[in-house]
Amino acid sequence: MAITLPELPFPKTALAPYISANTLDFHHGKHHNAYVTNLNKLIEGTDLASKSLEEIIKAVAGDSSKAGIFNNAAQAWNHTFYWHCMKQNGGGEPTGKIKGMIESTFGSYAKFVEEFKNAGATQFGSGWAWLVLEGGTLKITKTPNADTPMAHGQKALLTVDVWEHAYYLDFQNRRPDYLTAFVDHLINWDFVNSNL
Ligand code: MN3
Repeated sequence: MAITLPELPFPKTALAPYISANTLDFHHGKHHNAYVTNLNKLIEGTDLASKSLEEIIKAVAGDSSKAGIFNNAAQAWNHTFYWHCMKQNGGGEPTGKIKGMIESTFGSYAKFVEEFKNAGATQFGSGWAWLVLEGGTLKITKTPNADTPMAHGQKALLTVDVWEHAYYLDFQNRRPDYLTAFVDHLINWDFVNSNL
């Protein structure tokens, strides 16, 4: 049972002009695909080959001798999760249950936006910014490289990829502008609510 590259949950042009079809061609078709291909090579013939992506991540998290497997498995999972965090005409004020949770935890949607964008902007080098549930409490976090909330006992609700490959073709070095576009125009709050 090999791990497969899932299709994008939207047409390749759906997120333009914020994230172009060209970015998605590279990001999904090359980067995400490479993590899946590399992972399958690494687990072929091992007892991990019959496990799900989540089981693989949890099995090797913290084991430095299996860092290559962890990095490729976590990146495969993170990217699929990230695609679902976005939709055409998304972003702006949250809806549903998460709206009240964000307001009671951060004080206001504006304060949440400030903290979430700050997490993404201050992640040095490659990584991810997240909204997670930890012990029932909402938290904004950031992780370097491939690291992922499930390796830390947290439940991911929302993420934004801040590796340069996520935004360089559309925003060059302007990561803060990419983060603003993500928050204002792309977040799929229905997906965030579905993770609660
Ligand atoms: Mn990426």
